Amino acid sequence: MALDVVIRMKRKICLNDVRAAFQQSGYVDWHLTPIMHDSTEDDHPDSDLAVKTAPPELKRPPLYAVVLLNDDYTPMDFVIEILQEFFAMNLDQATQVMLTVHYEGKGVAGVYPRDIAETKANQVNNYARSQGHPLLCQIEPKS
Ligand code: TYC
Repeated sequence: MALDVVIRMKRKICLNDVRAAFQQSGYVDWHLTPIMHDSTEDDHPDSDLAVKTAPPELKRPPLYAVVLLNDDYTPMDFVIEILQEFFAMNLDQATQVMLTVHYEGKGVAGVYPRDIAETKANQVNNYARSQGHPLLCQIEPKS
C-alpha cells in the first residue's frame, strides 16, 4: 500500500478515536474542532513519516438560563414542586426562587447548554399545561 494511503488512514483512525471518545463521554454540546497537524506527503513525499495529531480544541458551549415567569394563577406550591422535580432544588432553594419570581416577575431555575435548557423548558411547560396551570418557562442566552 502506498505510504500516502497509510498516512491518510492513520489520520482518519486518530480522528475517529477522538470522535468516539466524545460520543462516549455523553456530553452533548461540546464543539469539537480537531486541528490536523500532520506532516503530510506534500511536505516529505518520500520519507518514512510518523503521524502526529494535535489534541482537539474544546470550546465551552454557549449557556442558556431557564427562566420562570410570574402569573397570577399558578399555585406557589406547584412552582416549588416544579423547581424540586425538574431542577433538583431542595425545599429552601425552590421556595427562594419561587418567591423571586413572584415578587420580581421572573427568576432563573437553572443554566444549561441550549439543548438541555430547551428540553427543561418544554418539560416544565408541558407538565404545567397537563395540570391545568398557565405557568410559563422560557430560555434566555446567559449574559
Ligand atoms: N404569583 C403566583 C401566585 O401568587 C405564584 C407564582 C410564582 C406563579 C412563580 C408563577 O413562576 C411563578 N400564586
